[in-house]
Order: sequence, then structure tokens, then C-alpha cells
Amino acid sequence: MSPIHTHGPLLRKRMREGVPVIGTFLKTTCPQTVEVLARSGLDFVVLDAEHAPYDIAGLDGALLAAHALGLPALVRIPDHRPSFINSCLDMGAHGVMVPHTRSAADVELVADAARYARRKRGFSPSTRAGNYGQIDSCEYRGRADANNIICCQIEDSEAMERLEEIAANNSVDCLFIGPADLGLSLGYDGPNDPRLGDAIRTIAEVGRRHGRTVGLFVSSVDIVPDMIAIGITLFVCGSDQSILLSGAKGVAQIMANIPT
Ligand code: 3PY
Ligand code: MG
Repeated sequence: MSPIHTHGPLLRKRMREGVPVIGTFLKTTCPQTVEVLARSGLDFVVLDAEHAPYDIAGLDGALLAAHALGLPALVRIPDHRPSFINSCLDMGAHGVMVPHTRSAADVELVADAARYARRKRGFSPSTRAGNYGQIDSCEYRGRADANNIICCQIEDSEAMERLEEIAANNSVDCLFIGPADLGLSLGYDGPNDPRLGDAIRTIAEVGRRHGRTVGLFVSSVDIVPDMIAIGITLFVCGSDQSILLSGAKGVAQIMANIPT
């Protein structure tokens, strides 16, 4: 059985059950970073093709490592192009994170590209996701539809206006809040503006009412318990780069503090 069918379903199942899960963004585009983080205990990683220089070959190498090691890996796509979504899922991504989802029509476009049952996604069984043809085609399509995760980012004022219609769309697995873009789009001053907190609570309430997992980007784990208390259960904390930098700064600081 292909690894996607053993690890992907587990993540989606845990999300649906409301079990808190945490991952990080990957911005360093080499497979070795995935290989190292597969040993970290993180629940998943998100390969950031929106804000890092991933090309298709970079994604393929990272997804190969994720598959081989059983680490669920989503791809944050740069835009909503169906061909890119299809490629990511063919290469074995466990799902896509969709930046700037502004309407139910946006969700529909992504779902058409991601779900075989809608009869618009291009089909090939000879992919990593299809276990290189070593699985019955019908069974593969059924499992892919059942297991792939669609995380829609809520990070625009238009998305706030259309939150109910986005959250009501059954193709959405997770409403993922992007606080930086959301604050910018709403015209707020910065991450500590209390109105941003209100917007996050609104998204959590609407998402939970429609039975969606609600996710949030956090730069540190300190606020995770408070966010779990309002129904947010999926977290992406920082990135490989921020984790590397904070570890290295800690090492440098220890040396700087030793009296000479
Ligand atoms: C944002 O904060 O805008 C994000 O997209 C974080 O993932
Ligand atoms: Mg964003």
C-alpha cells in the first residue's frame, strides 16, 4: 500500500475529530529538511510554494522524502491554477493550502481540480499518488478523494464578508486563518490590534458552526492553548527558517553570555 494511504487519512481523521495538530511551513526547498523534520514529532509540514522559491522539481523531491518517511505534507499553492493543484496531488501531496480564498466560487474551482468525483480533475494512475500504477484505478481515485485535504486560507476582507458561504461549502476541510494578510486587508495596524483577535474569533465560531476544522498560523506556540479554547485545532507554527534561526540565536547567545 502506498504511504499516502496510511498517513494522509490519519491526519484528515484527526482534523475531523478535532484533535489538535501542529506543523510548520517549509521554505528551504531541499528534501533533506523534510527528512530531518520527519523525526521531530510534528504532525505535518506545509511546503510553501506561495512565499518560497519551490519549483516543481523542488516540490517533487520534498514530497518524495515526505512519502518515504510517512510525514504528511501539504503544499501551499501560489495561486488557484488547476494544473498546479493537480501536479501537487499527483506528486503525492496530502492536500493543498489555498491562499486568498475569497468566495465559494474559489473553493469550487479548487475542488474541481482536487476531487476526481467531480469529473474535471485530469487522471493518471502512473503517479506517486497512484502508487505508480500498482493500485486499482477506481480504488485509487476513491481513496484520493477521501484522503486529500483542502485548507482554504481566510486572509482577505472579501473572505470575511463571504465567510458563511465559504464555510458552508462541503469541499472545505479547514478554514486556515492567515493573520498577517488578514490584518493588512482589514486595514489594521499590526498583529496586536484587538480587532484582529475579534476577526479570528468570528472565523473560529463560523467555521465550527459549519463543522469545519479551523486553523491558524502562529509565530510561537505560546498562544496555542488560548486558541484551542476558542475551537482552533490546526496550527502552523513558524517555518524551518524561523526554527533554525531561533535555535542558532540561542546557541550564539549562550556563547555571548560566557564571561571572557
Ligand atoms: C498570513 O498570515 O497571511 C499567512 O498566510 C500565514 O500563513
Ligand atoms: Mg498570507
